[in-house]
Amino acid sequence: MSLKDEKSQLINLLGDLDENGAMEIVRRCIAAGDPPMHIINACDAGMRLVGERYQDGRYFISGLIMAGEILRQVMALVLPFLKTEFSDNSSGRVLLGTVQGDLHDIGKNLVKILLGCYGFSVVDLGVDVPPETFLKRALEVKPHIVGMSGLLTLSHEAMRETIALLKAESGDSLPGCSILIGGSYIDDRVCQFVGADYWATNAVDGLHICRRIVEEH
Ligand code: B12
Repeated sequence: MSLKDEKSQLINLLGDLDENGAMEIVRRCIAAGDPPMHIINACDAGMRLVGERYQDGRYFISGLIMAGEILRQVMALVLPFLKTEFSDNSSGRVLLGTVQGDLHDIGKNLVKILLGCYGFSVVDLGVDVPPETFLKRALEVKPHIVGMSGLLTLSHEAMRETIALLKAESGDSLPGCSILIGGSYIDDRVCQFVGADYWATNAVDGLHICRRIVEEH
């Protein structure tokens, strides 16, 4: 079977919440030396399918939980290979968290892993992070980049409040600190609405943006 067939099979198996089938394909892809990011991208697409099926009523919340669990297992398999694939010495400090009211962390964790693989030091604040915590930790960590994750449409308001607080209260304490937002339902319009500097809808784009920010710093 060609690599392309395996990818589309993986997308569909994840969409169908077929844990055993999905894990089997992932193992095959790894054994064939398939780049981990290709596997992760296919998983991303599979999760989108799950989201669509939840939205049109074919899946319930249990489907979302199941999908999250399958992805966690896939990541555990893929992670060691990601680490050996990427390693260089670029560095920068990133403060990362999922904004208040939002509990999604799979994508954020992926961003954290990828940035770590590229030599960034990442402080992860976890999920449902209040604006005040972002501010307090930003003043301590003095990051080059504050990365905010949000998968819910509701999260945009939390991002806006957090960024407003960071800008109002940090004074001159965070010179040159850029704000990067990421997640689904993020685009230029949302970026402007929340007052962020950059946006990304996948971890690889986020990594490229972070590298550019630090290079230009
Ligand atoms: C798994 C899942 C869950 C799991 C989360 C488990 C976990 N630990 O994260 C659980 C079951 C907890 C959950 C709960 C809910 N969920 Co949910 N969930 C999903 C699902 C199916 C997959 C998300 C995921 O992990 N994708 C895989 C990862 C790899 O992709 P990702 O998260 O998008 O991350 C990538 C990018 O966005 C980006 N990125 C993410 N963060 C950042 C940050 C930075 C800085 C950068 C640079 C990039 C970046 O890079 C990542 C990697 O490429 C999505 C559907 C979807 N496709 O998004 C719905 C979805 C996000 N959920 C949704 C909903 C409605 C809910 C609930 C409200 C359901 C309910 N009625 O309770 C609750 C909300 C709970 C809360 N307060 O947060 C909706 C949101 C709709 C909306 N417009 O707001 C979605 C879109 C499903 C849908 N289509 O309706 N969910």
